[in-house]
Amino acid sequence: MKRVVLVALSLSLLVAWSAAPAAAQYKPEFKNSLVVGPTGPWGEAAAKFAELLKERTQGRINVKNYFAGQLFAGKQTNEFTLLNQGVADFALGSTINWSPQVKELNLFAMPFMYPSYRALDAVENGEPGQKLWKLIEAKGVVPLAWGENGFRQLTNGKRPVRAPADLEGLKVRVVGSPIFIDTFRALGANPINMNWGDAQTAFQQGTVDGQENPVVSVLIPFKLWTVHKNITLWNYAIDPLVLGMSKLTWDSLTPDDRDIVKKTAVEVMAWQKQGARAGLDGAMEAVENLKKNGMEVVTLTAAELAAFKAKTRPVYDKWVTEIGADLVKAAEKIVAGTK
Ligand code: X2X
Repeated sequence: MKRVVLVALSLSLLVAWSAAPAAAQYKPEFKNSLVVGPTGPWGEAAAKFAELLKERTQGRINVKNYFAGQLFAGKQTNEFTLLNQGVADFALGSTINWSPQVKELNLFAMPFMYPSYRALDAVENGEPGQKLWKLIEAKGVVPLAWGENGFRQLTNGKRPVRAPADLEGLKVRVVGSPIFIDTFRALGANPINMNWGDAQTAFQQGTVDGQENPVVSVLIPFKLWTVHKNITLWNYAIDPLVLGMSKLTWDSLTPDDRDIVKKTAVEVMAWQKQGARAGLDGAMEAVENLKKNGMEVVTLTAAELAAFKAKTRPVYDKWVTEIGADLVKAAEKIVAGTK
């Protein structure tokens, strides 16, 4: 009798041991991919995440940040594929870069759709956001938390832009994601698809005239005033970040460690989002910073903004179908409710 119990006990122990992933077997390094460098809220969040995770797991999860696109060798629209293949364990990535694989993420690149952070937050936290997370997860990536690159603003080295006519023929660097090509063509510009790493050289050499990126997360850390004197604040697209994890890596963690990863991601990305928005309301210190560095800041009247919006309306309509009418309608309803 005693022997039977012992055998049963050791068998059940064996089963439990083989079913649960063993922390001792974790790889020595978990790779995290980023397009940008360590400076600014985007990069700083990655450093904080790595540090906190190491501390909270007593060194079991050791994240190494691969900044400036080191993991995807220049092609930023490959980041999602690296994640779902497990080449990257984590990525702190922009929805723009992931949208070639998850085309519904173009929801955030719809021209002039989001009038405020409040509208954006409501979409992210509401049903559309949940649907997007399910779509991401179905493609092998576990989304842990939303973050933010920010509202994208236009800079260029040629002239102030306050009307679509000012964009005529301007060579504007955009990410290799088709909605951006469509938008800038509709505005009369000459959009050029280029990776962010290559874009730096192109700005310096003047082979492109302009680009579009958020003030706090990108323009300031990359000192865009050294290449472009003009900025138009037009909030034409919003760019959330997602801190995501390869499903393969996620599955290899113990439930307790998954919990730590998730909680740490949520905490760090809330901090990151605040950082990305800092200085962009009230006294607008971030914009003052651009002026101090010699940039000429164009803000638009409602009528001027409406002219850009009207020109890009056909792009908006085309992408309703690409993204899915139900998803866009659900987001539109939420946006309208936050006004
Ligand atoms: O490449 C860009 O413009 C950037 C840094 O904003 C993204 O990764 C989408």
